[in-house]
Amino acid sequence: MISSAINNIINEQINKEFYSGYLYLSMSAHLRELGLFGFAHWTKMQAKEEVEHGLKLFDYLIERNSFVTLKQIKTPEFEFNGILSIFNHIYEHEKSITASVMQIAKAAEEECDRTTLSFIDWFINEQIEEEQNVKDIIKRLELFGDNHASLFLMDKELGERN
Ligand code: OFO
Repeated sequence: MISSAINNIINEQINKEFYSGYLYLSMSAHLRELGLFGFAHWTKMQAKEEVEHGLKLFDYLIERNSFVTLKQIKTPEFEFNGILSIFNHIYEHEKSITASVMQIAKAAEEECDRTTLSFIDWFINEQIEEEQNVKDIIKRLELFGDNHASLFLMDKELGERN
């Protein structure tokens, strides 16, 4: 069994992962309304991944005979000022999730909880990958600006994510 401090922080993380899923899903609905079907698909796939992350943490608590406390998921909020603003918001959000995962690692380190430390490693690597993927999209969106042809091609490419 893990300590109650680690138990609590992981319960918080479950909520953050499901919130992330909500956030991506609401963005997906919005992007679909705008006709950006590929971007809508990409964010919907990301929402599914976030739910998987939440479940991974959920399963970890169960395996460690610890307590799962599901908290209320807040309403996702983001402002739409063009596609670039959405991805900037995603980038900031993912950075906050990375910081939160690092906090779990720090707490586990302080308690010499080696099992949680090795479990949370997967999330750290996942966050590095997610931040990089989003940054790459931002770079290209900044480069393309208002060029609709480039945006169309990018939309098509992101629609192929599986
Ligand atoms: Fe769960 O990786 Fe993003 O938030």
